[in-house]
Amino acid sequence: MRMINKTLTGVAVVLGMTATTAVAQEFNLAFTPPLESHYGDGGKAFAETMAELSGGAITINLKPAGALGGERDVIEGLQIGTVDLAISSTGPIGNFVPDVYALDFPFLFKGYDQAHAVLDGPIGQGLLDEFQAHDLVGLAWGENGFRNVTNNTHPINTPADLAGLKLRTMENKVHIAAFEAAGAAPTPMSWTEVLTSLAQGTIDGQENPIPVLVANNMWEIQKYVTLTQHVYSPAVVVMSKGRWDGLTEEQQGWFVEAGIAAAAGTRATVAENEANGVALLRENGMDVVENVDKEAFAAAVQPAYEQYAVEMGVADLIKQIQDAQ
Ligand code: EAX
Repeated sequence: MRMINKTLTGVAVVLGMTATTAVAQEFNLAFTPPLESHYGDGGKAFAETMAELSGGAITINLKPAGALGGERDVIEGLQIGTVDLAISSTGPIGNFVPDVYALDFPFLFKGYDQAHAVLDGPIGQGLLDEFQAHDLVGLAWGENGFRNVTNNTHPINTPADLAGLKLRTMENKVHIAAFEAAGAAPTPMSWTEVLTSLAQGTIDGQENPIPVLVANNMWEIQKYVTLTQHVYSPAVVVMSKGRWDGLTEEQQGWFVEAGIAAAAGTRATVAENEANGVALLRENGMDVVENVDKEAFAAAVQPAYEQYAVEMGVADLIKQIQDAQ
């Protein structure tokens, strides 16, 4: 009799586990650009990959256009478990995972290929691993792109043209210091406030990659863009540690694989936007300054390194990134 009980118990446990694995689950995935954007394409790739891997048992609900708040709010939401997943630029993330600040120093990455090689190698994986100590799980490195300056006042041809411009920056101390050193008047704010502030004229300009300009029809509220490419902006695919810990090992593997697919999705759209975006900005009336003296801009923002590389403890990491290119 005892043997039959043991067998029945065993069967019940297996059925129970199977049932747990197959129980339908839903996760939200937040990002600040519109659905039709590089982050939206990443989110769609995540959802499609997860549907396939889980046999439809896990549904990813995309929350575009800042539906769950600005990137800083979303990262805080991931930490407390009100947000499950996000695709976020690294701008505000250094406030939560300090070493990530190293990625946002101006003119650090020489180009897209170099950025991908660093982020897809041991340096990038090492940074992703650090997220777990902060109630976050870094799944993969996606991409926002090289950032450019837009404004409504005048064309920016030299760093001196930045003087006095009220430029919105992300909530990132290095970016604020960089634009202060260059003579601008940086104003940190969440992306969710930027379009309204530009339209109302409370700020003169902002800085973002071409994919963000294209996705938000930036030509409707900004006249001038200068292709400074002053910062390479990664976009991390990140998960709430609390939600991650509730997954089976197999399911965790699915989230990593879906994160990698999302990262690839963002990069593919960034490449497309970089190839076609400048023509689109011009077709829609923007005055585009393409031939930029990057050395002059790099020199103008150099004080940000002196001010923060050592203070933030990322001087060695920055040197590793420079040596790896
Ligand atoms: O992540 O806040 C920003 O300027 C970001 O580049 C944007 O939200 C896309």
